[in-house]
Amino acid sequence: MEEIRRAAEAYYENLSEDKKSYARFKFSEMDKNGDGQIDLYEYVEYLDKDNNMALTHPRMFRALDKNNDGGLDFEEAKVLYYITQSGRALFCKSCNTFLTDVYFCCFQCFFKGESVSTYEICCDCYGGNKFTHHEDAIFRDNYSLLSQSRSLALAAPPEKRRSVLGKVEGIVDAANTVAGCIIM
Ligand SMILES: [Ca+2]
Ligand SMILES: [Ca+2]
Ligand SMILES: [Zn+2]
Ligand SMILES: [Zn+2]
Repeated sequence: MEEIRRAAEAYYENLSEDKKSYARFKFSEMDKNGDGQIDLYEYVEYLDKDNNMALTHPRMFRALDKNNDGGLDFEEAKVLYYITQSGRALFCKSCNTFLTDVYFCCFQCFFKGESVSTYEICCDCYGGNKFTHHEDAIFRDNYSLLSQSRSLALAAPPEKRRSVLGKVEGIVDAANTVAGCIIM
């Protein structure tokens, strides 16, 4: 969780003033009783409205509550904001834990296209072989997947490259829009 916290902090620092105010506004919307903390009740109630089942889990709330005082202050809530805005709300397809830092992703499913959903699992499930997926699956961690995406995009012929990059941009835009609508 520490790594994603640092990412969230960096992400927030680079937001425009407008977006920062928006994050503040979303926080105050969640904080119904206005005490500056989002308690579990406020958290679940807010996320339930958007049918965001995975994030609603109390385990997720506890993970966000860094100092363990039963409430999320604005600093802690930044992580939630980041997770939803960046489309980083990923959960292990095998044990359903939130994928905080490094995780493994099926290479084939990742590049197969929109008809196939991606398949990502936590290090424990991958290392302990605690998952079922198609036999020939090749797994890559999220970092190597990123650099391989670059190689694939660059390996495409120039006229195709634009469409590959366009698609990537489209995906990023869509993820941002969707996340913006769903929560915060
Ligand atoms: Ca509150
Ligand atoms: Ca707290
Ligand atoms: Zn797992
Ligand atoms: Zn797969």
